[in-house]
Amino acid sequence: MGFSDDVKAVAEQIAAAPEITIISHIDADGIACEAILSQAISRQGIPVRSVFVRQLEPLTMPQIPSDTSLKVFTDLGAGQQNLLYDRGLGEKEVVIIDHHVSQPCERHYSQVNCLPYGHSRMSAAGVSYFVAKQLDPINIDLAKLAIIGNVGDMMAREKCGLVGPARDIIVEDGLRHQSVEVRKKDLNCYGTATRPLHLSLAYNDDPFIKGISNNPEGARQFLKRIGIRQQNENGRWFVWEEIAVEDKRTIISALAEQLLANGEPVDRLLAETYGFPDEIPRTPLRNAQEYATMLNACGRWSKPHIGGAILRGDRGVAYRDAEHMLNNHRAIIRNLLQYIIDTGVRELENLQWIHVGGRYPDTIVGIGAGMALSKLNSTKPILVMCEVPEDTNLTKVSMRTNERVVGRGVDLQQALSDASAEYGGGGGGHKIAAGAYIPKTAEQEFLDRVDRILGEQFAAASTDNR
Ligand SMILES: [Mn+2]
Repeated sequence: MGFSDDVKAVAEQIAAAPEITIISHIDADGIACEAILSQAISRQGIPVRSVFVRQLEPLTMPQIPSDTSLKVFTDLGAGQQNLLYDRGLGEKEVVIIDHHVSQPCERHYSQVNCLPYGHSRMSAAGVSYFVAKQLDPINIDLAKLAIIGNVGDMMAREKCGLVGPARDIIVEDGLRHQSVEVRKKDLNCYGTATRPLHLSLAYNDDPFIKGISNNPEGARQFLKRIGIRQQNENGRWFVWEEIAVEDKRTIISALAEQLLANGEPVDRLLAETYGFPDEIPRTPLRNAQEYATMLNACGRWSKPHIGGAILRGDRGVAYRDAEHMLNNHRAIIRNLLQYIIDTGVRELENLQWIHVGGRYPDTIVGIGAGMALSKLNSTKPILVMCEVPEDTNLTKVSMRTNERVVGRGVDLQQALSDASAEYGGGGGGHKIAAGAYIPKTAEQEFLDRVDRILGEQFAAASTDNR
């Protein structure tokens, strides 16, 4: 049995179902999964409804309807199979479409998961797309959605572009369908459709460029110095995607020079990026990264259905609502970022941490942590704790690091799940970003434990490299 056999088996089970409930995650990847599969399933003439959950856990299980529909779990489920078992769900009632580590379970639920086949850089939206395409090849219009989900889950980050089946099949399908444009050697930079050039450069810290990263005024002066026109006759700032190819080349080579002059590697300066030519210019819908941020904003503010509506093409009320959420999202994250910088983190041997209490919604704390990292000591992972509004006895822990630190042996998902095992676990995520829920009373002990585990991870990796 290979990945495509699993895809086939799951597609057959879906095609044979009289009605379906999709249970998906509220982030960009999960929202994309839902939009891909619910459209593919509707096109089969099968009635389908969807439920979004922040996380599959005992608290959210009641949201899963007790009816005879086939329950299709996307972007979650693999790691929570025992919860499905405890709920009494039978093997014929469940399908799991996921990319997270699978939990051993007595009951053998149908599952298609790219991880056991070594496709570690494909998200659940990618897997969902393969199932949709198996249901009907007409669904290649959904490749665009799968790319957004993959990019939203950071699958393009490490290698500066998508790789594996996500690149070779999904991106190629998008190109063939002409709804996706590949820019092979684009600037590795966020905000290319909506941010003024200098802000786009300043907010970028991968690679970190001295005098430009985290320095909007420095970036503006840099562009001026190399003769780039930054505003039109009305004073409106240009964005990266609308400037001339020659200007792009000038900027890229000047940035490369700057990096070389500082003795920094230039290998992360360029990336393959994915644009959507059929969307309106200068909107977040023009490229996969910004589109994914918009979906994440919808999810974080408990409106994943609005993100779903946008993926289905709604450019009316849903789009306006999403724009507001995106602005609000950015403002609060900026505020959180400033709070972390102003308050300062405390350092342990292998990590730095801060507790933000109940000041910010727990759903954005991880994002803020990731953004704060580049302004702090980026060689140590950051750990942020916050209160959980639904349960005053719990503390939510979010951790973030960068590729360089992962390259030195760190696995945050492993560290958090090991450290929280004693309290019933709850550690989920990836090597570079992970989260967990712990009892409020265990905060200090937990910090020490994570610090020790990270120390062991660093040590183990340096022994391996000897
Ligand atoms: Mn995912």
